[in-house]
Amino acid sequence: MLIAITRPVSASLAQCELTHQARLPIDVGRARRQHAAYEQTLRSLGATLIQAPEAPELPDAVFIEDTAIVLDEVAVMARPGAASRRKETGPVASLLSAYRPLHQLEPPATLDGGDVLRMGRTLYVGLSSRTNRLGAAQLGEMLEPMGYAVVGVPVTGCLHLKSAVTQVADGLLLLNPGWVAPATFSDCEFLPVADQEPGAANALYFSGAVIYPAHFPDTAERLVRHGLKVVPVECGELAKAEGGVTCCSLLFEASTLAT
Ligand code: CIR
Repeated sequence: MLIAITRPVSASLAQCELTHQARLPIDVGRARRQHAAYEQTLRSLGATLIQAPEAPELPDAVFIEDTAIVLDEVAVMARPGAASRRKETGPVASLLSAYRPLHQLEPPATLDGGDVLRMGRTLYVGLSSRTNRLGAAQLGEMLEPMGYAVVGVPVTGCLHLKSAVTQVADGLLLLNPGWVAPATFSDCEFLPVADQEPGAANALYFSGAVIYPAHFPDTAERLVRHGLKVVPVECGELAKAEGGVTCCSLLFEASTLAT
């Protein structure tokens, strides 16, 4: 079965971390409705949902992708680059421990899950304002013995590697070439985002479909023209907190649901 772990939108979302965007008023009620619709989209595509406990005092807890990297063999608990986000990992570790042996990044390493793009047995790790070289190096030490290659990728202009590039089909990457160099990724085809939509590279490829923000219509049209099944989701309130569609879930396979 496909499991999606999500976490509710916190009452304090408006106090979220911001790196590249100006702070705008956030309607938490609307963010919650959009998040519920996102969860429903995951269910409609076959996911079994598990909700991590609400964390009212942790503004960015909804962006659960940043807390862990879940692979077939293990889960690695991240050490978020923003100190305000480090307390998010504990309850996620408790849930994941029922499904995978856990590894843990140690200080002074920092790494956000949003910086890790898995393509087969290669993990591309964004070197960003959140993920440092030691974070990438520790991940390599843990995972290379399991047959993974870990490749550090400089990221500029955006928050995470997956703000700049995500997978949208087998061997196909959606990317903003101004934020990450296409040549980094070997053996892949590329689709660039529309020029007027620089933030449009974050898509969630899941169950043969592309879950995609409704507020990037021009890039969505490119995806559709390419023959991809695009499932639009309204996520404008979460985008004001610099969140996209990958960041609101941890997705993995499991044989049964742990109780
Ligand atoms: C942060 O700055 O950490 C949050 N406001 C947004 C995190 C988004 N995470 C992601 O795209 N993986």
